[in-house]
Amino acid sequence: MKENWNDIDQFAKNSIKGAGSKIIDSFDEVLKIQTKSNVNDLVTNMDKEIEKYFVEKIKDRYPSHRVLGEEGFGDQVEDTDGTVWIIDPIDGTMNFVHQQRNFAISIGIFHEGIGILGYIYDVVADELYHAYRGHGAYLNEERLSQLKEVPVEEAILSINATWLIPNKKIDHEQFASLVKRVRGTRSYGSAAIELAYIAAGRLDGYLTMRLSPWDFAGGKVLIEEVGGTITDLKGNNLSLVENSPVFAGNPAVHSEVLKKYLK
Ligand code: 2AM
Ligand code: CA
Ligand code: CA
Ligand code: CA
Repeated sequence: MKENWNDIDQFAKNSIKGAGSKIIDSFDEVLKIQTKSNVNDLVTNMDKEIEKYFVEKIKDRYPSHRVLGEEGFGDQVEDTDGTVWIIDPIDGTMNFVHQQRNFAISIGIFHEGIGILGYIYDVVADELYHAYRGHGAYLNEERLSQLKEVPVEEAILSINATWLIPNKKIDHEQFASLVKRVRGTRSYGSAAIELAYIAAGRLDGYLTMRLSPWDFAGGKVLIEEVGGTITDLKGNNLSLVENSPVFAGNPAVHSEVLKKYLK
């Protein structure tokens, strides 16, 4: 089916801004907070309400599109046929609950497995990052430049301290030697914001051990549109229907770190 991408883009932007207003309005109300996989894995009534809002709007306007959302109100999506919206209604729920900032709405829209449109909306900062494959990436109205080469010594790397202490997933000493070499490290607690920052050149690398497709779908479209790289830790393409470790970055930083610290 032939899609009208400009129409979908406008609809997505309007829907995202509407969701942002709902979230801001919710700051005056008491949140219902529950836990998911462990005591620190939080979900609120707003995560669920916002996802339902998107699913209802999308199904009404584009009945043939499928939706893969973190909170499970969309479809059971196991392949990438047709047009699929991959949605994280609130990325950085812990920040949303504790800080009322540093969280984002993340949406990637894929057609036959190819990322066409990507959005990350930092609601409180009112920063909407958006990309349309082949037509550029933007932060609000401002076009983002192609990423320039950055040496690892001048890179700002986003990494959670969890991965620098002994853990089951990776060799933390290898990561510690990388942390010593870069200019600085940061950790924002929202995968979507970290990926948007890579696209904007505010960060040069982001390494994390466990993300789901809704965490990186929007970021993948944005990053690829500015010439950045996003893969798993071995340099392989990310699956849109499976969880994966993620390594995103400036292309020069990505290739050097992959070669020296990950392979
Ligand atoms: P979330 O807030 O949408 O759950 C925080 O470390 C980052 O990792 C957030 O982007 C968070 O997304 C994501 N994340 C993925 N899986 C997680 C989990 N099991 N527990 C907490 N955060 C998780
Ligand atoms: Ca979550
Ligand atoms: Ca998330
Ligand atoms: Ca979420």
